[in-house]
Amino acid sequence: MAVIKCLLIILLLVIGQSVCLQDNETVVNNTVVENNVNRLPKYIAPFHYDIKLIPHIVEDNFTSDGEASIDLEVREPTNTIALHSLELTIDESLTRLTRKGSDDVNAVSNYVPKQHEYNNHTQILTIRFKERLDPGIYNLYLKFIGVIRDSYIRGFYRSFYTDNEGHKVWLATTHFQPMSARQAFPCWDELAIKATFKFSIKHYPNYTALSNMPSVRSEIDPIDGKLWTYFETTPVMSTHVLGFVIADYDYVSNLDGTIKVWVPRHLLRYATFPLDVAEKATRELERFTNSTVPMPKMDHVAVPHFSSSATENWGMIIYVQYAFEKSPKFETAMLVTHELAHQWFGNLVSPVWWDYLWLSEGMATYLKYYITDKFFKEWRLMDLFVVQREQFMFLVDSSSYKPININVTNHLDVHNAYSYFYTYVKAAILLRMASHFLREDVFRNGLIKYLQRHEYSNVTPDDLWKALQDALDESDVPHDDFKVKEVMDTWFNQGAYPVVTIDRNYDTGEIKVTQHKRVQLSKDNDITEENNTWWIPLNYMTQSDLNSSTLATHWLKPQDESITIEGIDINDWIIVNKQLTGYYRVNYDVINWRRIAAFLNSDDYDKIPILNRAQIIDDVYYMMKTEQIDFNIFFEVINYLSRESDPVPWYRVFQIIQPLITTYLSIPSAVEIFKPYFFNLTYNLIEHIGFDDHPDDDPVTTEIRLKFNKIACSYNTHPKCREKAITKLLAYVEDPIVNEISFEQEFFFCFGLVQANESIWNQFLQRTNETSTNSYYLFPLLSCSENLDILEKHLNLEKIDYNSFFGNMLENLLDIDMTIDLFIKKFDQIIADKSDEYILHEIIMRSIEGDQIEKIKAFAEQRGLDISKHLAYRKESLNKINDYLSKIRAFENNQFSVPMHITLNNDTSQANKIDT
Ligand SMILES: *[C@@H]1O[C@H](CO)[C@@H](O)[C@H](O)[C@H]1NC(C)=O
Ligand SMILES: *[C@@H]1O[C@H](CO)[C@@H](O)[C@H](O)[C@H]1NC(C)=O
Ligand SMILES: *[C@@H]1O[C@H](CO)[C@@H](O)[C@H](O)[C@H]1NC(C)=O
Ligand SMILES: *[C@@H]1O[C@H](CO)[C@@H](O)[C@H](O)[C@H]1NC(C)=O
Ligand SMILES: *[C@@H]1O[C@H](CO)[C@@H](O)[C@H](O)[C@H]1NC(C)=O
Ligand SMILES: *[C@@H]1O[C@H](CO)[C@@H](O)[C@H](O)[C@H]1NC(C)=O
Ligand SMILES: CC(=O)N[C@H]1CO[C@H](CO)[C@@H](O)[C@@H]1O
Ligand SMILES: [Zn+2]
Repeated sequence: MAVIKCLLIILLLVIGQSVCLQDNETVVNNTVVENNVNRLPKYIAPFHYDIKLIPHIVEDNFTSDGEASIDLEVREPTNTIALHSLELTIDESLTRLTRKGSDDVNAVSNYVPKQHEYNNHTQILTIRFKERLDPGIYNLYLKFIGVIRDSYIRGFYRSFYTDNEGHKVWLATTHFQPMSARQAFPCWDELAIKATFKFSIKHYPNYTALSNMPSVRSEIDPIDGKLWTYFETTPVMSTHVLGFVIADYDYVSNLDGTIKVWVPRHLLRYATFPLDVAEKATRELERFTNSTVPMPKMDHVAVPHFSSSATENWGMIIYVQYAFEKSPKFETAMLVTHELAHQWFGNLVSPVWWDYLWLSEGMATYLKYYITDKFFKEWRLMDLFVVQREQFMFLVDSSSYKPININVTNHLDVHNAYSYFYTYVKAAILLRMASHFLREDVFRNGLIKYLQRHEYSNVTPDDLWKALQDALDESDVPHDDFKVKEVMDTWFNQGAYPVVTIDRNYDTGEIKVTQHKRVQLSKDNDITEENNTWWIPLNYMTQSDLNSSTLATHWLKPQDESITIEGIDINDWIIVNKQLTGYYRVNYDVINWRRIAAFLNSDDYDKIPILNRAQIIDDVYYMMKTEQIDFNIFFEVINYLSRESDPVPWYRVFQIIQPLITTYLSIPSAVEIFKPYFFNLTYNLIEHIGFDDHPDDDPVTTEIRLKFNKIACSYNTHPKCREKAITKLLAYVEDPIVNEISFEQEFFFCFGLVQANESIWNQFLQRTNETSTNSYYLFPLLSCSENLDILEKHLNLEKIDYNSFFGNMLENLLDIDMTIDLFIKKFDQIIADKSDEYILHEIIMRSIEGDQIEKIKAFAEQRGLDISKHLAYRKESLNKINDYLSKIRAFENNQFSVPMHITLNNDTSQANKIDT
């Protein structure tokens, strides 16, 4: 259902908000989240923990007995000790505080608490003493019972897998990030309160206990026959990257046993690829950071239930099992690299507080592309980064004002600090930008300094900027006109991004560069402006100078009204922001745009670097949408795509031309024109990448092929797609295990089924019911038919979801007339299910032809339905479409100039205005 709404928003057209974001910043509505994160007083500093745990991984019990012995320093006189604790039952009678005499180490003073006070909301346990505690070194002992929580929850929790014999096998794991260590044992659970930790865990001997450090020894307890595993003491570290797993797993290992990948025994085959990546990524990261992994060993553990894709516990990374079993290889590889990068960025050096979480997440995100790219070159991950992340981030950032540095005060803020787009992606984009204007080697030297200076400690962005500045000062990169901190603060402390405008005077040769406040695309199409300005690194290439340096040749400063670039040949074109290393868009004067378009439409088009081709497409589209340039320029640029066989520039194109396609190809009278246009535009691309997947394809190629196939099948632009769909379907019916297809490729089944007769349908249903793991395919596919009898039969099935049935019919653009007929026929059932409003709305929005809407109006009248609201919405949408179509038509009449691989139908007379 979400999908069809997206399509309709897109149909609402190009000038509107066609961003269809998945909201990954889900707001947690728990009451706790609005509470302030109460900070622990600073006058107590723990420095070593000795934690003993006896987890009972037994159904009907799932508790954990624990003891904590914590060495701490009292820095100012006090009579209270406050620390975090959650869901722990403390045996108060056994709590004790001891102090070793400062002169005579044998003189020990004991303190018995007067009171334990627990605050439910702050999760803080305050222990009060009668006596004043003078500054000095103390030991706090606590005995407690905790719970091993249910699956998927953070903290200390249980999970299970089903082995080959069908037995449920329990295991226990942790997920402490961001603030759940306190649920496993009492502790000072804040990022910057670092200490050393020594764990001992008792468990059944048929399980293995893993933790951050290697086990130093193990020993059977003669009383109950269970095994104690004792771990080495950790380096100085934060609580949120501690962890342990108790499971009966198997592993694969590198030669010297320092890297192991742990999985349930029957899944061992999935462990070899992550191991290979872990070895390669470790080697590259060690080279990059000029240091060794700061831990004696690194375990990579897959657990069945995990509420994120992975967590970077120091020395023991935990992944969701799915990431090894099912994810595409390039994603698994980048995930492993990301978590390994954290071993330095995040664990060795950590942000002081959640305000700057990007110092670990943004860095790990940048490095997962940059480092993985070094050993899987063929995947073109840095290109993927730009077209998949940077260009998408422009969309996100067009409708938001969020800065990356934030002030975190309550639990909701902590949650928001994990904002995927800002903390991870945008920060990574800006780090890439810095790596180019500083030059990669200088950037790296700065990071090495940063790690050396702040190891085992905490940092703010200023510490990073300082290290980069020092590396810059020592380098031969010209740097008199900017300061790293000053530049980067403008990008991290304010939201959005700038648009740089290039205005050329073709008489004087002068080129004027200004930064324009980004133009916002708001929901109602208002174009609003903001007052932000940035420090913008500029570089450029021209037709006669295609040099590839990405250092900044000019800086556009926040206070500059404009700057000028000189010495460019008047007859050249200029393209600013090489390789899209600067996080900004560029607009040009009309003549320069036209020259770029003409060059792209020539045989020399590939002299413009691939990422700039991608940039030009995305920028020209944005300028057109925000009415900063003429529609025709957009079309002139887009037409070059008929030459483009490299999938990288196509990445955004499918998102951009989706509205055109959806509009044009769903209007029967426009199909004749647009189908050949689309066929010709994609001809070279498809010649190059083909319809079928190959194991060695890079991720962009795979994704572009998938997107292309979806369009080709939906609109039947390329008959080969539906041929392929029926082949895949028949193969599946033959052997559903061997020929299983992934969720992303499910649409092939749909378009195979559209062509299927009743007998194939029955075989398909039978196969899918037999192989229960595939049954999730079933429901969305039931509407994939253009045979009324089959559709009706499916609608009579029990538990049918009308909304998704009709939603899918419309999304897959199966026959609209048939959808209307079916809706009318089944209306009584639908209304009984209360699904009528939604479906009616969707159908009305899709009923573009006059006789379709008349049929619905007549039906509504007959049944006394008020559809005026839907009609008004449809009218508004169609007005926009008409407006758009008229623009396209004006252009198409004289300039649809794609090189023809098949003849374009010149008869536009049918493509008349749509009836609203
Ligand atoms: C959100 O709040 C609703 C109503 O108070 C509650 O039913 C639901 O479980 C909450 N969801 C979460 C994730 O806490
Ligand atoms: C859980 O098992 C342990 C060990 O057998 C036992 O000491 C403890 O009392 C049990 N807890 C519960 C709640 O049954
Ligand atoms: C607070 O404590 C009470 C009593 O122990 C408990 O019932 C309740 O669930 C707790 N509330 C929260 C939010 O943990
Ligand atoms: C481990 O041993 C315990 C006690 O003998 C037994 O209950 C449990 O089923 C065993 N677990 C596995 C995974 O073998
Ligand atoms: C890497 O470390 C070695 C040895 O400590 C040192 O000599 C070298 O200069 C370092 N390289 C960089 C780029 O920091
Ligand atoms: C955070 O607080 C500082 C100091 O009060 C303020 O200058 C800054 O604008 C705040 N940032 C945000 C994102 O609210
Ligand atoms: C950009 C991104 O990370 N999107 C993710 C948002 O969350 C959904 C569902 O959890 C994922 O499928 C997307 O990949
Ligand atoms: Zn991370």
